Amino acid sequence: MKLVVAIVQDNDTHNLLASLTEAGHRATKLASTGGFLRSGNTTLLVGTADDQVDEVLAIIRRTCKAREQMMVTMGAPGATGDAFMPFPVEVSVGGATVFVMDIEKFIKC
Ligand code: 2BA
Repeated sequence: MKLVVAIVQDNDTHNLLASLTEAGHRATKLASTGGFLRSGNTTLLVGTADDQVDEVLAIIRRTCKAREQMMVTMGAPGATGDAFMPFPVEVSVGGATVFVMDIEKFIKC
């Protein structure tokens, strides 16, 4: 058995959960926050059989889109003059960041 941990953008979560559920997969949705942008994203836990992992990954690829997101950054500490002015930077986020882990035991009590 494997655990697929997928970090996705909030905008893709609804379609991704619908597609996973429709295909017979089970998923748990967690609210999460990206360490870099400090904005909300979604982490999905999908426990699945080894031979189903490719299908789960295909659904994630099909559903999750890369998008540009703006972040405001400040000048470097110690810099002078204009370097302290906040300025917007465009960052490409997603489609999805995915970890696939071996599961030693799966227990439902
Ligand atoms: P964030 O950490 O908020 O990162 C958002 C986007 O900012 C990243 O998109 C990437 O394009 C950029 N970015 C992140 N760290 C950067 C850095 N040190 N320098 C320059 N640009 C940087 P994605 O790569 O698509 O990541 C989307 C979200 O997936 C991340 O949100 C984070 O929540 C998660 N993530 C990505 N890689 C991860 C990892 N190795 N471990 C845990 N979570 C990860």
